[in-house]
Amino acid sequence: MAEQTLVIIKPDAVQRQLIGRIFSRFEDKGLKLVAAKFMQISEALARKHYAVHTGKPFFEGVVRYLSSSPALVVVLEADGVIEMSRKLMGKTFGNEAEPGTIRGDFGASRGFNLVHGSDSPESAAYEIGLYFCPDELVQYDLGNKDWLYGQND
Ligand code: IDP
Ligand code: MG
Repeated sequence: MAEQTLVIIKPDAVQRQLIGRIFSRFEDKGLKLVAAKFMQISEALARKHYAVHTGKPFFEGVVRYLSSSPALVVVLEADGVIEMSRKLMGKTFGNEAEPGTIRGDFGASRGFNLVHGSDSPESAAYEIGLYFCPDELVQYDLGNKDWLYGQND
């Protein structure tokens, strides 16, 4: 199976009605959607999601932010999807992220940053397990996969 990652279109993006424009960046790239859930993330779940940051000065704030309003949680799949997704997102905050990236194009905040993406295979496995049961990950082929991911060797 190809690599998977957890991407969240966070509360600020939902409230700003940017879901379609942000998700289209991942679709345009050719990353395959395998699961999606529009949900209110609870404070308890946000704490688990950001457990690795427990005790950092921004921990309580980011827990409040992630659970402040609904979010769209998705799983994307492709070889190298973790790094590709994070490159599409850009640096952590929009005030520093490069134009052309999601955070660089849609935000100037130093606190809200529109999207989350897993940063390693281990964190992807942990995060996917927080939001989805295994049978919620839909297995199918993209009809144009040979054109999307073609190799000429
Ligand atoms: P990432 O989302 O680019 O991987 P991380 O360092 O993993 O960034 O931080 C997780 C989340 O915590 C960020 O997306 C952001 O929402 C929040 N965060 C990180 N650093 C700060 C900070 O210095 N102030 C406020 N929030 C922060
Ligand atoms: Mg992170």
